[in-house]
Amino acid sequence: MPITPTKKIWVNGTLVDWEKATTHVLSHTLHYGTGAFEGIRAYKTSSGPAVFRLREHMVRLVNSCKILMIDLPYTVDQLVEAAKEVVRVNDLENGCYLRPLVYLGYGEMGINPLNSPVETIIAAWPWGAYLGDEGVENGVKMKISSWNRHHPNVFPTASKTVGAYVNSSLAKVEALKAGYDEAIMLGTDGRISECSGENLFIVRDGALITPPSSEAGALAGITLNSVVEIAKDLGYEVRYESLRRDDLYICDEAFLTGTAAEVVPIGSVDDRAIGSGKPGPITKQIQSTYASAVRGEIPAYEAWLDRV
Ligand code: PPE
Repeated sequence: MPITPTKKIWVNGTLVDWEKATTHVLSHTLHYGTGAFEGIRAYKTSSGPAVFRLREHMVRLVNSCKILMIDLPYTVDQLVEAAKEVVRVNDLENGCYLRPLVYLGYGEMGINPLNSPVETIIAAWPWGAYLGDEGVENGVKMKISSWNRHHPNVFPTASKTVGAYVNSSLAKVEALKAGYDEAIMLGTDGRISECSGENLFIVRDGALITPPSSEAGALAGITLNSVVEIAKDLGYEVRYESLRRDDLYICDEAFLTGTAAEVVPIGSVDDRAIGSGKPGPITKQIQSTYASAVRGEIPAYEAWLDRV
């Protein structure tokens, strides 16, 4: 998806002009992929822009770095403040997507990452519907990927690692080239893991079911966690259970969750319509409640918002 440039990017503690925020071609992460990132959204609310679950995203970034043994020189509090500053200086009062990235810069070559300089950036820009407006409205076409999700002893799946996304890219391209919108990835044990950039829920007999993230080798999604809270508050049963591909084929409803994607109904999986093929009532209710919560329209979820 194209990016609309904004004015400033936060680079190692200072605000740098968008076009000047560049890096050397021999930066370590470009060659070996050791780095970590986050995706965060800010929304327009009636009392100014607010970042959704900002602290939780920055905690995950710090944890990703810990797993990768990257010595991040900022605290969660400092990263939270920096993110809010980026929204403010770029006049993003209508909301935006924020991309914090910690990468290893120029200094050394060779696989050992420990002696390379740690570089931290936070960029932000306005970003529309990640899987398209049509998908948000009518559901997306999913394909089970021929690419498996990482085994936890191949990539630490709790870390949002730069290099690990090659796996997501392979699955995404395969799905797009075959005429689908997005890929569902199975773990090496054949169970459902997650999508190239989202987690997944099914609805069966009125209950919501999602794979347990650590067992499924999926990212512990913050949107997933928000949806679990919302669904429980709406009175639905929510269960963390392993799923197989045939559980998807015969479920009543299914949807994806992610910061960029938000809540998106699944219309079909491997050309089998989910339910009627149209977004189901529980999916629609969760989708619209989430959309209101992130915009500060539901007082019960106010604690999830960080006013800029
Ligand atoms: N799984 C993966 C693999 C993933 O990348 C994401 C977020 C999620 C699940 C959902 O996590 P959360 O955002 O905490 O609910 N994917 C980010 C990157 C998308 C991109 O194209 O870049 C995102 O949604 O920001």
